[in-house]
Amino acid sequence: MIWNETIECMERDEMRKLQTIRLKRIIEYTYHNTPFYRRKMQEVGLTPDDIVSLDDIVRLPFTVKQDLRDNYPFGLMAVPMSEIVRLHASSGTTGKPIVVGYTRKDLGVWSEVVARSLYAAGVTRNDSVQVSYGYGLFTGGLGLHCGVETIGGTVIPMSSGNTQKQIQLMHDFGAAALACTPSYALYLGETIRESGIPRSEFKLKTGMFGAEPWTENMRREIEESLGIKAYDIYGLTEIIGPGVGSECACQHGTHLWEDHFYPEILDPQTLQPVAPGVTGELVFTTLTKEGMPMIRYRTRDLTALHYDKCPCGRTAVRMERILGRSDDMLIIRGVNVFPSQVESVLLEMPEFEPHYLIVVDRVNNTDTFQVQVEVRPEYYSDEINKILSLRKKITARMQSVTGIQPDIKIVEPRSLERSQGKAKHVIDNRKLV
Ligand code: DLL
Repeated sequence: MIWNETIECMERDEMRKLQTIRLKRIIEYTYHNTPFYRRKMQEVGLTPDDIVSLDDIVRLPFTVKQDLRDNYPFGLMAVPMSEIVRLHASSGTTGKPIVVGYTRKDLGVWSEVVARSLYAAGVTRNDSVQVSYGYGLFTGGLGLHCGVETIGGTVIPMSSGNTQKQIQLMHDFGAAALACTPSYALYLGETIRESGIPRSEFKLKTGMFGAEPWTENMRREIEESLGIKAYDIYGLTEIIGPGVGSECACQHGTHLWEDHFYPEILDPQTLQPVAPGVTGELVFTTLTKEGMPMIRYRTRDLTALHYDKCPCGRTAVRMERILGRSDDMLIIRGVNVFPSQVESVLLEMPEFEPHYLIVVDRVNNTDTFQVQVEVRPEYYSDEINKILSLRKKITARMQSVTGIQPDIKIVEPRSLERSQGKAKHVIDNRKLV
């Protein structure tokens, strides 16, 4: 099933022509509407007239997460705020989130690409879709929501959490599709099994899982435990949210919706383009976004692209699974967490040393997030109440900065290993196999 056949199956030459027209237009647009991009182009001596073909894209400067932080909250908007109809946000590398704004047209594009993604996973207007991604500043919930409405399906806007109710309503409402993180899908599968409700009483047939890395083994487990086909859906806040790309029935790569998001793969060291099929860092240029266009945004996701036609009929480029990241971002219960966020909390609290160890694991298909911190000797106490109140204070602060509740383990002064060279701040025991 193909939502937009003209685009999704467009011959490569035609697609490149369309991308070229749109690239030239977006460079002209950002040059005139975003002082940040104009300044960056001027710094390297470029004007929009210098960009005549797709290959010229490599002459343009990159945009990185720090640029969004430096321009917090609205400095990268290319339109007056009166044109922005929605804001979303995701974790920055320290306290402040990164913020993105959408015009009404941007929301239309987003709904269209999510509609393509849902269709590729076999969801139709006759289906109800349980959206169990978080609703709110996170793009997962509302992103999937609008896509379902666009194809005319029935949205069940559950948001995340409250697992017993999720299962009850999935059963009672006869949800045909589920959208959530792959680890939550595993947890739901397990809880259904324990609930004793026969699986035959569920109508679930398909699911769209993403927002965190997962593997072929996890796919098999999800498919088996929920009795469905499990599809990968990819995206990031800075580019639009979920629906930058999605898998089709062939399940051998994520089709990127490249008429809106132009992808490049670069060697993470040299930042030079690599050949198709070679792994490197994924970089996107938004070709149609009005509110907050991104020019050569470095995603830090490592993957490879394949340009041969897919047996499903789509010509849209296929992306391999995300193999890892070229920075230290962790995704814990679907939330992006940077070690630097933990560090920033410690630096602002005089009671603690700036030494820490993050231990991440997966227990019963749910990520655990422990942060070991050291109390300064002058604040250390044998009184349990004093330590408990310190723990409460740092837990609250850490939760507000990272977006998820850490399990804080206060350790004695000078008990965390001091680094001899590069500090090791993270132990990730999750085995994604
Ligand atoms: O996670 C958007 C999203 C919501 C995608 C729901 C899919 C479904 P961010 O919070 O900005 O946005 O996180 C983006 O998550 O750069 C990847 O590192 C990772 N990621 C997203 N989808 C996948 C996936 C949303 N399918 C970051 N596989 C990205 C692996 C993924 N990693």
